[in-house]
Amino acid sequence: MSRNAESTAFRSALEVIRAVEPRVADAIGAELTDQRESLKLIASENYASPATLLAMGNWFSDKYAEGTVGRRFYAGCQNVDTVEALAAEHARELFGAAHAYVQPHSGIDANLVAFWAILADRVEAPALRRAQARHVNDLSEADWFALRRELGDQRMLGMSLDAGGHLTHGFRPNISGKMFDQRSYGTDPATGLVDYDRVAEAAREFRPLVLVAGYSAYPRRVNFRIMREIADSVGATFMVDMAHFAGLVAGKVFTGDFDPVPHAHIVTTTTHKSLRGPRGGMVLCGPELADQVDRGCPMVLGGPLPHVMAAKAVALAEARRPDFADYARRIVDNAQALADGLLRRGAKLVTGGTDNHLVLIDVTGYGLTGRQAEQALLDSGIVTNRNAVPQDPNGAWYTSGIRIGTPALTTRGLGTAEMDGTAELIHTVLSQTTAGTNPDGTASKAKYVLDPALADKVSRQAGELLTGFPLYPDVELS
Ligand code: DSN
Repeated sequence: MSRNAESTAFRSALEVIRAVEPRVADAIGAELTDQRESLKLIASENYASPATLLAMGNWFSDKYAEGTVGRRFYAGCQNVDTVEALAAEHARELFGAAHAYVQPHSGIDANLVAFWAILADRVEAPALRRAQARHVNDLSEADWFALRRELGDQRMLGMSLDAGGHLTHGFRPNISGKMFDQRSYGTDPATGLVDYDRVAEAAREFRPLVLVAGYSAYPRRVNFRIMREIADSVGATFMVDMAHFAGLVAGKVFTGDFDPVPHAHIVTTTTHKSLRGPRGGMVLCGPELADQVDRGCPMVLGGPLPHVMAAKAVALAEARRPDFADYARRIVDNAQALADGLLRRGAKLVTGGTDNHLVLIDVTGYGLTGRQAEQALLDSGIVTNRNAVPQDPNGAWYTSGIRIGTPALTTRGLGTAEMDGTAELIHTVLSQTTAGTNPDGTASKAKYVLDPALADKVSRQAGELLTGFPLYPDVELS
C-alpha cells in the first residue's frame, strides 16, 4: 500500500467531514495526534490497521440486516451477506472453530448472546420438550411462568473480579449478575495463580449451570483442558471469554491446553484488543449451540452493524497472515521484558511476572493507591489504568494496582529494549510519587505529590522512546 493512498484516503475523508462539522474533523485529527504522542499501555487497547479503519466508514452503515446470512428479515442484504460470511469464515479458519457468529457489537453483547444460548439450550429447550411445545408462544400461561422462573434461577461460577475476572461474568452491578446466581473462584493467596483444586471444589459445592473462564487482569495462562474437566464433572457448560488474549490464540502463542477453542463449549471475544480489529464482539462454538447463538439478534442484540462486520472480515484476514503470529509472540516477549525490568527495579508484581500480554503492578509497594499511581503516570505521559489486585484493600474505585499491557506498543514496533526503558520510566514516576493528605491530615487515596519538573522530564523521555516507531507512518494529514 503506497503512502499516498492511505494519506489521500484519510485526508479526503476529513475534508468531507470538515465541510459539514469542522469540530468533528478537528477532534478526529486531534485523536490521531494524541495517540501518536502517548505511551499507550492500556492492556485492552490497540491500533487497528488503516484497512480495518477504512472498512468501517461506508454505505454498509445504512443497512439493516436482522437475521443471518441468506436468511434475513430485510430485503437487499446480499452485500451484507458477503461480508458477514467472509468474517465468519476467517474466524472459523483462524481459530479452528465449527461455528462463528460475528454480529455482537461488543464483548458484553457477545457474552449476553452466549449466556442466552446456554439458557436456551439447557433450560428452555427441555421445558419445551416437556410441554410438547415447539415454540415459547405455544406454552400455557402456567408453563411460561414456570419457565421464566427457571431461567432466572440458574447458577454461574466465574473468576472473582479482584483476581482478574470480568464484570460480565455474573457480578451484581452487571446484567449477568441479575440473571444468574453467581459464585466466584479466586486465586491462591500465596502465588496469585488459579488453584484448580479449589475451582473443582467450588464447582462441586455450587453445581453451576455455567462455568466461566477468562479474565481482564490476570497475567498468566489458564489451563482450559483442566477447566473443561471440572465443568464436565458437574455437568456445567464451559464458556471462555478470551477477549483479552484472543490475539495470542490467533497467533498460536496459546496452544494445546491453553487454547480455549478445542476445550470450551462456547467462546466469546472482543475483536479490538490483542486481536487488533474494529471495536466489536464475536462468539465461537460447536454445532450443538450454533442455532441458539445465531438467534443473538434480535434476542439481545440490536440490528447488526454491517460496516463493523466488514472491518472484522478485514482484520481477521490480517490475523490469518503469517506475520500476525510473529506479532503475537512479540506481545508476550515485550510483556515479559517489561515485567523483568520492573522486578529488577524492585516493583511488586501480582503473580511475580506474566505469561501473556499484561502485567499487574501492586503499587502498595510504592505506598500508593492505583488511582494515585494512574494519575501520576498520566501526568508523565504514560497511559495506563488502575485495577484491583487480589484481596484489594482499597476496593474497586481506588484500587491497589496498575494494569499495563503491550499489544498497542508492540503494534508500533517497540521491542524488549524499549520495554526496559518503559519499566525505568514507570519505576521512576512511582518511586518519586508520594501519597497526599486530606485537609484533616488523614491519608488521601486520591491526592498525590509529584514534582512537575520530573513529570515533564519523563514525558519527554516517553516521547523519545516512541521516536523511532511512528504510528500510522503512511498517514500524513497535512
Ligand atoms: N474494558 C475492557 C478492559 O479494559 O479490560 C474489558 O471490558
